[in-house]
Amino acid sequence: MSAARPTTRTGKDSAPPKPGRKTATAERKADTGPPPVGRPDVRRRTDLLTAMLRIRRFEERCVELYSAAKIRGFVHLYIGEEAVAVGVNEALTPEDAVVSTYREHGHALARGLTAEAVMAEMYGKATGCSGGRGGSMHLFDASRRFYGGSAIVAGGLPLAAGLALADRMRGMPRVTCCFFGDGAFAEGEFHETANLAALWNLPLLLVCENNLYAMGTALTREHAQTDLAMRAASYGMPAWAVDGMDVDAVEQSARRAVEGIRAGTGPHFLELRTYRFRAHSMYDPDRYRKKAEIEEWKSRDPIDRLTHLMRDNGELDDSELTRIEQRITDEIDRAVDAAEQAPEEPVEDLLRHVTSTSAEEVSRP
Ligand SMILES: Cc1ncc(C[n+]2csc(CCOP(=O)(O)OP(=O)(O)O)c2C)c(N)n1
Repeated sequence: MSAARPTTRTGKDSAPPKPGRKTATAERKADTGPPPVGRPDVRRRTDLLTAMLRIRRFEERCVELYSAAKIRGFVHLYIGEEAVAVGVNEALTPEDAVVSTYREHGHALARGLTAEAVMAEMYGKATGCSGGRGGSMHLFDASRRFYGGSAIVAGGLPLAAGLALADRMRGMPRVTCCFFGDGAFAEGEFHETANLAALWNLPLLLVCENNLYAMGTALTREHAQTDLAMRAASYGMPAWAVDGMDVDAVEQSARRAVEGIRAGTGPHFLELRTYRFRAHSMYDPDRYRKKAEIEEWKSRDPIDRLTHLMRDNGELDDSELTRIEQRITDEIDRAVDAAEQAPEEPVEDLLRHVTSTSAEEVSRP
């Protein structure tokens, strides 16, 4: 396992404290070391493997359904990045909030949305988690505090800061976790959010999925300084770069960050170094990446990695793996069947949720 490493801190630590404001940076000092690297037990590793496989198989089925024109619109696959969603989610409780991106199937499934609700949403059916109105990019489930994906790059960041602020104002010991990409790091919304979150000591976990590309733009063409964790640390928050292909490392780092946040030390930033094995979206011919680069990253597949580790430790054999795969296949089969049978939203409901004269009406199920 490759452990996360601490980032270089900036000179802000040595700046005199501002009068009247909590000197969060001083308190945060203890939090800047690398997270402890612990070994989860066999059961835990099996759960992590199952969760990652579930996301992978779900999306592979989506590719088939997309080719069969059952699913339409934009679809952004998470294949290759599963360790990030699964590892981070392990550190969160159901009371915490999650804000996602348009590449969000993995976040939603890891968060506990059922394959049935997500698949129905992919089909645009009324039984989908967003009532069939959102599709792939706008999965949402307030009951699980999953505040959705968004087509707007970096659009989730201010929303996440708002959720974190609201929880803190209500005195609730919750964490808001926001996933976003390296492309979002280049947006003003990231920098405004990071600044305010640090200034206001918000209970916010910023999870940057650095997969080296923002659509067809390589990180090195977009960022003058590509050490994103170091840049995030300059806002005065603990920030670590982590191997995002290693689910153990992701989980341990996320746990350490969440512990720090719950202890009141303000926002934390994780840069998860990961890679998407597929194109940006179903429409992308993917001509900007070299095959050798893709293959190199595939050799670090987080699912293969954990499978091999467990096999080497004698924790997993063929029959157990077959059982896990079968359970997942059955679940996805049931989800597809249910989505096929599910009703469309009736035409007379077309204007529901579009305009309202009262908040009550909007929140009506
Ligand atoms: C504000 C905004 N600008 C541009 C776009 C077009 N766009 C869609 S995805 C994308 C790349 C974002 O990359 P990144 O944040 O790294 O996420 P990834 O797709 O790698 O997960 C861009 C520029 C958009 N959707 N929203």
